[in-house]
Amino acid sequence: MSDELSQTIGRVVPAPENFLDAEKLELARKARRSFMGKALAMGAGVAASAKVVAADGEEAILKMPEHTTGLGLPVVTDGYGKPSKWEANLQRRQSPGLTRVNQASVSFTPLQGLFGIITPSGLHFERHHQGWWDIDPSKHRLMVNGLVKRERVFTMDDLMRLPSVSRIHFIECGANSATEWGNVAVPTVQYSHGMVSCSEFTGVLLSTLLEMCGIDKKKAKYVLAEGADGSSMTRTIDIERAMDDCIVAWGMNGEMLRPENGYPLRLVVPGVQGVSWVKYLRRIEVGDEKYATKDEAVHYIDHMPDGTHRQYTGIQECKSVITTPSGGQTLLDKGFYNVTGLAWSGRGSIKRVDVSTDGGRNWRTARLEGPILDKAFTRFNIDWVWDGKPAILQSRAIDSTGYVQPKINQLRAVRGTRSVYHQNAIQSWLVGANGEVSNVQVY
Ligand SMILES: Nc1nc2c(c(=O)[nH]1)N[C@H]1C(S)=C(S)[C@@H](COP(=O)(O)O)O[C@H]1N2
Ligand SMILES: [Mo]
Repeated sequence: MSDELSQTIGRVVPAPENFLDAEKLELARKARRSFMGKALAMGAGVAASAKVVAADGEEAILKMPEHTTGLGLPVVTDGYGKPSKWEANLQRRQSPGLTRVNQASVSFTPLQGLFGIITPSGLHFERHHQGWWDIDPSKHRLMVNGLVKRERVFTMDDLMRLPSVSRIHFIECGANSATEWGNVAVPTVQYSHGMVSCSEFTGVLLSTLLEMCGIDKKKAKYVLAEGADGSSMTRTIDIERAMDDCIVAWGMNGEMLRPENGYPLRLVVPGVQGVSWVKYLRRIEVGDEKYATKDEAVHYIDHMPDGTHRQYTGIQECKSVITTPSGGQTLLDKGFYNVTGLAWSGRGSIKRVDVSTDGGRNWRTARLEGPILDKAFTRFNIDWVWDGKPAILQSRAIDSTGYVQPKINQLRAVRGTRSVYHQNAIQSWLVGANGEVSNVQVY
């Protein structure tokens, strides 16, 4: 590897700005072609790579730029720092026309541009059914009622005095990757997989609150969580899960939740589809077995091939995706690349990730980067030397239960193509001979 490394390090060009805009896409392709032309012209010197470095070095190393000789800026005055202006292309993006109005829309996390396992809060995906609010925390209340001895209303101050936990978990919308059920539909990993994010959440365990209120352990079978926005999101969670690792959270990545993610309070239901993570949480009602089918406790349905419906399938099964190289990016030269991606499972931790560069014929085991946590992103990396020929990149995750992420045709055989939710199949990226990476489906 070190030999390959010293020879040539391939460069990855990011996807252009708005990848769903066909006109811009063509422009970006043209721009990249001319860029590649230049790169190739320079490539004459790649064999004698020392020459390239010297040519580059004159500008970037030998001539001292202003920032080396001049005075820099004073401390940031607006109090809250922002990313570098050079990173302006890294943004959440909406898919035009996905929903009728922006108040009931989705913005996707740019997974292709992130490192490690934490999603920066400003890039956490958004899913709103009725728009978002910036609720005054001093007026916000949480009620716990139903099958408890002491029904109670908590202020934010009350809650934040309680013993808290901080835990890293992924949240994935049940509809993530839904576009790919039938065929290839979207060009980039941001749109195919960007309805998942991973953060450190801080709050009080739901079990602590329920114990405080004197939950009726004999009768209680479900809790119903309700949000304070217009969508009146209510979702039931079975009592075992509620008493296990659910968090009534106010913190995200070391600060208060962002308004678009539920400020000042949201439910964290590790491993379970995003819809159960009720934002603007204002009520927890403890109920008996009848709550499983309560009208307002809407559950998503999976349409099975035999015409039946599958319900109460809230767990996000083991899944992974290569984030670089991924759709829309371009490899400028042959040579060494670090193939990297994310794996996660709603049932536990990631045990192994295999990577194929030949469409699933051969697999190699990737390096898992720590920490490897339950119901959280795990970052994987693997060395790859691209020989310049078309290649199909895939990743396959295996979780602590032994579950192996399925191929898309295996998943279709069981689930058909009429489902929206819970598409966790292996993703394939085609690296073309020209270095352009695109979304494909192979079996
Ligand atoms: N109150 C409320 N909670 C909500 C929603 C909502 O619209 N309102 N959307 C749900 C859905 S479908 C998902 S996928 C997640 C998205 O959380 P995020 O916007 O923080 O990414 O929140 C869930 N909780
Ligand atoms: Mo969702």
